[in-house]
Amino acid sequence: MMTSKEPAIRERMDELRETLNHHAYQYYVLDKPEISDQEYDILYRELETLEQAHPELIADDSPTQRVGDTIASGFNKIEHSQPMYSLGNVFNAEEVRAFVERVEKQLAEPVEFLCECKIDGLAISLSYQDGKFIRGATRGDGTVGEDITTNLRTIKSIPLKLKEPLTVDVRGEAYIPKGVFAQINEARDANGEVPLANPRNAAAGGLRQLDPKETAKRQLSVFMYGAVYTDVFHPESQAELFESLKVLGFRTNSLRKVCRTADEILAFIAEVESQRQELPYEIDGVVIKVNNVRQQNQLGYTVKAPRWATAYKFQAEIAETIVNEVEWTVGRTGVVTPTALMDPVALAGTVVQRATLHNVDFIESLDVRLGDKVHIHKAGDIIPEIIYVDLDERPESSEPLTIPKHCPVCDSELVRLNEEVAIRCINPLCPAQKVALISHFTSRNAMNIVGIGEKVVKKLLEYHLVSDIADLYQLQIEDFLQLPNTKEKSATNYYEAIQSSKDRSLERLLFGLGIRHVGAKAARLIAQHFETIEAIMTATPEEIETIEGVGPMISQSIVNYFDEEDTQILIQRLQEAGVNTRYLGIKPAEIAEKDSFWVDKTVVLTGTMEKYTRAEAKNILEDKGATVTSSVSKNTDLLIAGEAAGSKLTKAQNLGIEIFNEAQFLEQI
Ligand code: 1X8
Repeated sequence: MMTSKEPAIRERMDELRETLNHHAYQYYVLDKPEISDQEYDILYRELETLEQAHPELIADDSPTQRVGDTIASGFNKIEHSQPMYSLGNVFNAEEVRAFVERVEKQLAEPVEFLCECKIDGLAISLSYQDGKFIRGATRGDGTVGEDITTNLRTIKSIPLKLKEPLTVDVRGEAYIPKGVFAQINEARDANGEVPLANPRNAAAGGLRQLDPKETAKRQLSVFMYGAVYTDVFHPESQAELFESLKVLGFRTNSLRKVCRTADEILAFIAEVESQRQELPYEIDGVVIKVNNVRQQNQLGYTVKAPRWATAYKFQAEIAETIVNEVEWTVGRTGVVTPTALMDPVALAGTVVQRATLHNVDFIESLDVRLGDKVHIHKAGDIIPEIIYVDLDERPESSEPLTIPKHCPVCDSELVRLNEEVAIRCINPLCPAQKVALISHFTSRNAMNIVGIGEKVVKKLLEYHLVSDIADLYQLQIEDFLQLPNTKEKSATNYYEAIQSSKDRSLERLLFGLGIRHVGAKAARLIAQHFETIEAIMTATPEEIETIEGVGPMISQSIVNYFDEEDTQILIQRLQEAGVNTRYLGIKPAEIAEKDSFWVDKTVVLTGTMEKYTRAEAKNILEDKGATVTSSVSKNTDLLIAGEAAGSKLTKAQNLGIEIFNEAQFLEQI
């Protein structure tokens, strides 16, 4: 029965709904709340109470109606009114310029570009009829997506009702804010659940929940950036589209810019990249679109993507791949180390297919298995390493990795010395150790005998042409000609590479001997201090330890090594063959002088130089007062780029950082 109260109740409910939707819009779309959460809650509860008493008056756009019922069986398919295209990719400044040139050439008139952030989320399409949200879908294959309307309704930045009664399809990206993602994983961790891999997977998983309550928990948000144009909705430019989307009540990303040249685009990309870490959402690049819609139409589409837009992709710092195999290799000290062999994947500028697994403890704590999908990054920006195993994707039949009990090369039993994480082959005759020892001697940071790597060393051992490092200096061109597939030219090259290594400075020899605990840096400090191998051979541990940066473990190891009669014979044979055993580098007294040009400069080295290895150049610069870091950022003052410099050079160019080539570097030092 109608009571006289009802019109008043209906009015109050309408008013509450409008007020609440306004404040939700201020909070979730504009990020500009006008009232406190408590004030919002009081109004929300009043509406809820009224709706419970008068369910027939509940409106579809009521804020209480965002979380609907669980859907029983999967998602229905929806065909998009216009395909949801993917974008072409560009990866560096050169490709950006090529894109701009191609567009300008095709249009033969001035062109403006609108640059926007590429959100690392999930593409969605939202359909509105007369201003009401009626349907929302995933991208799917671009033509047909899945109906996820009930889940999308839980996203508070998606308006259930537009500010105008328009019929339109809009497109954008749903994502999980970084902060929410971190909270979700903390909670999962506390509950003993597996953490979610990354915000994009978490968003995708959230939108594919059958229970919208689960979607709501993920606190997704959206940025809208596109629309299907019609007779009643046809902005003239991408910039104007953004204004219209805002007016209709959609959330848009304000980090965008109109650019007129490739240089302006590159400057915007550099600006975005420098802010990337601080942004509250993940982005994986910058989308570059021709701004004018008439020009967009003139350029048109390929089968897959618009010709009027492209995505500049940042270089991935974390990549996903699959572990196929684990390789165990015996090092020069007999330590057996595991390496994961994976599907090749692009990672921070290189293609990676091997990642160190360090040791047995690392394997056990990660519990990585064959067939696992893993995330890898570059430790210290250089060494590929597995940081995460995606347990959701683990093959059912998988088993923990087996740790070898026998040496993969000589089959003798492996031992694990007390308190060491390493497993070792302690057979002194194990050929693997010889291969490792000799190829360490020839390696770049040691004697730098170019061309004689592990493969050649293996052959030399197999053909009994060498059995230790001193034997290398006895080899003649004819000896190399015995090796399979080795012609006069490479035989001569091998021979000459060995001959020219006779003049290397002492620190390279000392490092190349492969003494336990003596790395390149310790070798340099010790060589600088003692200057001749004889002085090192007769030094006491105490004398060695007076060097700053050299501790007792190193000094004892050196003394033990040179105490061996075998070592003394080896050194004598090297000297007799004409190998230099004196320090030829800069003397400590000379390098102590700081150089005002370098003091307080943050420098990055990339590419290869002729005169110095990267490690040597780093030492020189640090001695002169510079700080050498491994990755380019807005804090970098100078990039020194050798031959074949890659992504770091591009990034530095984009950021407008000063760049030296090898000649400029040499001149300055
Ligand atoms: C994908 C994306 C686009 C934008 C942002 N993030 C994305 N993931 C944008 O236009 N601002 S456009 C797009 C596509 O067309 N596939």
